Amino acid sequence: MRSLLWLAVVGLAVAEDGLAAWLRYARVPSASRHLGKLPSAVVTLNATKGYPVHTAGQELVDGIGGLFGKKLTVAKSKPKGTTATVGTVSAYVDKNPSAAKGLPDLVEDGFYLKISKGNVLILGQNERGALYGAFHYLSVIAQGNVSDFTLTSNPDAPVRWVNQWDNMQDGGTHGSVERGYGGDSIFFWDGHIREDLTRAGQYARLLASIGINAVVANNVNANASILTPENMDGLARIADVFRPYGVQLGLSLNFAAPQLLGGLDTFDPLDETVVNWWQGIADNLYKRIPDMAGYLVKANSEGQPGPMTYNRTLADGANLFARTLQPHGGIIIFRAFVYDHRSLNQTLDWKADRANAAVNYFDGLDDKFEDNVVIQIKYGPIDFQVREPVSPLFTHLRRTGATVELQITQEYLGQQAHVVYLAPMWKELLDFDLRVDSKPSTLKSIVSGKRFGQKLTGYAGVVNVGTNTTWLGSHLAMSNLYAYGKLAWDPEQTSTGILKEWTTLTFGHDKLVHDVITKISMESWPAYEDYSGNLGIQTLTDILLGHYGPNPGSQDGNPWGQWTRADDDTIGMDRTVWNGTGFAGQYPPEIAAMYENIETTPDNLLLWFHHVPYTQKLKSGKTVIQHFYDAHYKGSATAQTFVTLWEKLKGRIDKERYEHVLFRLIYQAGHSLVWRDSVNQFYFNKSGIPDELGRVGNHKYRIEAEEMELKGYKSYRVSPFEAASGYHCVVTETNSTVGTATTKLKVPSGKYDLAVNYYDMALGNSTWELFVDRKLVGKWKGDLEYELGRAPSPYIDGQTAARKTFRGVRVKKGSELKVVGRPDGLEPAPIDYISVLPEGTVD
Ligand code: GCV
Repeated sequence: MRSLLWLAVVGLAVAEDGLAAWLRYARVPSASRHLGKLPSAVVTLNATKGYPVHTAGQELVDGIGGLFGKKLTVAKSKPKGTTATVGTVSAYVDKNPSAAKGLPDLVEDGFYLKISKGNVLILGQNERGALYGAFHYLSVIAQGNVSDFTLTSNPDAPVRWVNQWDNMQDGGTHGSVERGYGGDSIFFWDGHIREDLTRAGQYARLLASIGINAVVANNVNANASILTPENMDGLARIADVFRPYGVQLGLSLNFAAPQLLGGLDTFDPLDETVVNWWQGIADNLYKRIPDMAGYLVKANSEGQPGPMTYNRTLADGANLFARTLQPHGGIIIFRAFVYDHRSLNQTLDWKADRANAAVNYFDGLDDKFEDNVVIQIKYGPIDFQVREPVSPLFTHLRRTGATVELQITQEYLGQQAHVVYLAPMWKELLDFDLRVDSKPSTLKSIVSGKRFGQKLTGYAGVVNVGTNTTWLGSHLAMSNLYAYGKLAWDPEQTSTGILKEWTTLTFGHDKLVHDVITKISMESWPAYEDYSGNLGIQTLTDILLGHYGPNPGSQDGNPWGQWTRADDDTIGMDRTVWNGTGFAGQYPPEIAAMYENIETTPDNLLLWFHHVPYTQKLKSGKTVIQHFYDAHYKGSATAQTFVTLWEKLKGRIDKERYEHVLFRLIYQAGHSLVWRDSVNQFYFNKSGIPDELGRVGNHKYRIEAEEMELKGYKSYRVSPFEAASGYHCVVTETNSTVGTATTKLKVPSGKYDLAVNYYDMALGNSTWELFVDRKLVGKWKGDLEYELGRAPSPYIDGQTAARKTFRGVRVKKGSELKVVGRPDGLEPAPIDYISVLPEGTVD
């Protein structure tokens, strides 16, 4: 059995399909040089199979075996030679009472490491801490640092949770995993808990290695049926595969479950029958899972039921659960994401503002919550946008602890089809000083509990991994999960430092690999912000559909409240106190004053706080509109460089991951141009103000498909108009007949890059062929819905717009260029335009 496990570890490293993520334990360079500085045996103190200290022993054996090819033995007591001793502080002190004095103070989950001449001592404050220590030691040596050191490491905050938004069933809210782009749920299928929970166990292992201590497995838009006795048994099986890694299970609840599942005629939190029903649920869950972490509840938000249905407060709702959990030691995390998406009206009320909701709803409740209640607050007041100010609610809760909710799944940030390294954004948020009572009050000091002294505080990360072997659907996106865990443990770590560690563990030690991944990653968030939404206007995506492609017009005119208030002359939300929604006034005075005044509001949040003319001058001296145009050109130009940078790594990393990443970067480069042109076209059309550099609306290399000679294709007006160059594309005349679009090229003879912009809808797999003078240049299929996990769309729009480029194609003046489109299913092989680009030009 051991040798099978051994092969499994080595096998994972060889397959490089992403499953092993940063725990590949791939051989370090010059491994044999270090053998003498490594332990020869592992001693686990008081280890019980299925618990973290035992796991730590296994990981040390597998890790040192994989990294250095050194086979360790596991011993119960001290053998001869160098040893790695791992256990809890108390188990160690029991055996060596005299050692107690020399040991540092550890908080819950903390660990102590002492490495000296091949002897390794790993002690945890608890079993979980011991496992964290073992993972830390393995990470250090995997990075090639096999030298003596001593380290005491304590987490910055006790709550370091992951929220999965997994539905019980495929076809639930947004498929199997809501806003998940890495395949189906690893936990649930067909209304039940999966029989095979292997992936759930592997997930717990990854999470433990970055210090995550609990996972809420089901969607916050919760299905009450998770609480049937059969499903509770299934949940206990999930807890069983988590337990060896010290990861506790948490559960999202549906507030109306007493009625939906329990058959009561009410779910009023103050009704005695309701209270008793929930107590029964808690007792039944804890009978099966004595170490369950607790609950997560989304109430009175986006159609979810909650206490306000009965005119009760959010505190009444949270306390209902808190009291039922108290006998079992569980905690309840209650989300602050409470708002009314039905009646906000932007036309009737200038002061209406979704951003105001959280503070308004929680106002006056700070001292009303039970001690085991934590309030989970999204980093910004709206919803995971590319840039938001820190939510002011963090400054209003001084007695009740808060967690900051970050989103690893890139819902509004490219859905893992665009690379966006998020640590720099999170760092900016965590370092932001909210100046409560005019004293230093960084967000990180609030969520560590240091600023206000609460005990239960920390981090929640929405991490929608799925059955895809890459977990998130993209190898590079995994740096976000790694960074989340690392920052939740220690927010002082740097974005580049974390990235360096992750890159070594994931891709090895090659300097060029590091340089390329660092450059791409560190430029990725600024680039995405540049081409998706500038100056605090939010990610200008389609907010009514998949939250993916560009659709600035969708932000306004609906009650979702993600408004831009753009008209022909002006744009931005006036959130000032003197003239606007009053949101700025929710911050402590120093910050409120900064945002109230247009002069002191940073440019990157200007349109979040102020409604201004497009001609408003920024601090940079540019106008708002020219900034929009320039930023969209700049960001999309940066995205093109990601492809050429990555191509330098050919042969330097395994083919499997090289190709996987390359495919996505090429796609991103094309889609960034879709973003650029859609957003620029939209605001040019609205404002009528031309681009000073004459780029917007002028595409000299472009041949519009609707202007080509069409046979079997017809012109189609796209909606929203800006999602097509010239507002039109072509579609086949029927769903079963072929279309051709032909033109004679007027360019001088030479080599060109030919780029075809087309639409890949999730309705079929059309085929396109590109010919020059009847010679096939290339052929492709409209199957991105299988290749990319991003939200599928049945429409011809900014979500489905894509580009296929053929580089270095020889053409003559007068050559015939032809595209043949074969529709499939309901997808009519749509084409927007073809660019004939002198080599190296992008447009
Ligand atoms: C789980 C946004 C997302 C929803 C999500 C919600 C939430 O609105 O689009 O998919 O629902 O946030 O955080 O509850």
